[in-house]
Amino acid sequence: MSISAVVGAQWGDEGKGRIVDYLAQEADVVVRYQGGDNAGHTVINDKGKFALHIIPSGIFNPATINIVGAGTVVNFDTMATELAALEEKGVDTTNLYIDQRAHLILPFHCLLDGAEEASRSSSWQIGTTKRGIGPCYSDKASRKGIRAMDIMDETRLRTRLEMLLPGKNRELAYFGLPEVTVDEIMNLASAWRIRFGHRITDSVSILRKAVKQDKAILMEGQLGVMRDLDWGIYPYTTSSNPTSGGTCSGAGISPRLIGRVIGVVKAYSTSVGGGPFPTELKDETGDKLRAIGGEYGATTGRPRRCGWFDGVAADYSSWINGFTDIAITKLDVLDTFETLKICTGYMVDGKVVTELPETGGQEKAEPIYEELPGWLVPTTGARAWEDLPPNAQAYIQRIESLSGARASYVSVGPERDQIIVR
Ligand code: 2SA
Ligand code: MG
Repeated sequence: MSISAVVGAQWGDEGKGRIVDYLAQEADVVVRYQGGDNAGHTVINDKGKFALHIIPSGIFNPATINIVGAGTVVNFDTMATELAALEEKGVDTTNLYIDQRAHLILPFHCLLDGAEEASRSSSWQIGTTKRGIGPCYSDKASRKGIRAMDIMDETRLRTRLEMLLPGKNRELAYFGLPEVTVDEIMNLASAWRIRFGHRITDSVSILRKAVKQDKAILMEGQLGVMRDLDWGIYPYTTSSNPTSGGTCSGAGISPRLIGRVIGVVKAYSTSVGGGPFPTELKDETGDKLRAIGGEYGATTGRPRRCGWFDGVAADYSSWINGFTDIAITKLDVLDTFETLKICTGYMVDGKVVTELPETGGQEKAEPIYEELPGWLVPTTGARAWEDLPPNAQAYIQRIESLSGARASYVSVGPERDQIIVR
């Protein structure tokens, strides 16, 4: 089967963009199936360094068709900025399409996202990116949303806006924010129609054809299982399903067609935003991981919370996603650590647990660690398993056993070729 799903195995920022960029060299189609421009997929290749937010990481291969799928939420203004940055560096963006069913993030969604977040007491803050993700998916779920196809038909769009905006204006007024008019959005939409109309399409026919011709198709998830709306640390989640199941609903493909589920696993843990994070290190070791790993939000620039590898979370992630393989990233960040710790269980209410508890349980969890010796030599030049020091091999094998899948890829640096393929 020719479809591979590349999904985040932790809290997001595992390096999915880096892995998709690598795999897309051989891919015919790449689909982003959920989320919006909250994502920050860092890609470094011969064209330069990029932080992709909504555009699929297959964009660097001119032969790859890139689809922003039906399950996504799209802000055409930020997409325009992202496209311009790519085109400026000589990237051919001809093959980018947006499914007609994708929902549109409108300016007031971003305002409401910020206002709702500000209205939450500090311990309940989600730490959203304020990109309008939650408010846009809320409109989708309550069947009031505006879809990409709506901007192609002015009469339909006006009617849909007349249905949507009165309620939105009540919400905006509640937060003391300026009201929005139908004409404002109509004007915005006509600019978007000119800029993006030719890219709005029905992705079903593209994918059907690709599957029939046995093309190589990659599904690119954003964030990770811990931010999944259903399976993550609710309410500190995003508003969509980054897990492998989300691929089917978001891209419109059958589960029977997915041959590989590649879980992208960072060699340690990071989380950006609120919610429990049991292995967090609020000390010098955490600061060292952040400094060496460059752990700052690729969308907001916020410092990411850093901690040791969490095997309880990895085991849960493997179950929820069904990993056939894992891709371990940022192994090289650990090169200078004398001792490494891996969490293999939690202490919750005086009991040892090895199955991930729900959000409340995670808030109380105290990690139980196993210590492994570091390797204290650079791994950045390793290109084969044999090039890795034995302690690094042992560390990877421990991650594999906790994640229940083989590491088919081990990344030892941000450049495209800094990868071991097994
Ligand atoms: P949202 O904006 O409604 O989706 O936020 C909800 C939660 O999801 C988290 N979230 C993220 N976690 C990791 N990476 C993300 N992308 C950027 C990056 C984040 C950034 O790649 O670094 O730049 O800050 C991302 N986007 C959303 C978020 O922190 C909330 O907890
Ligand atoms: Mg990211």
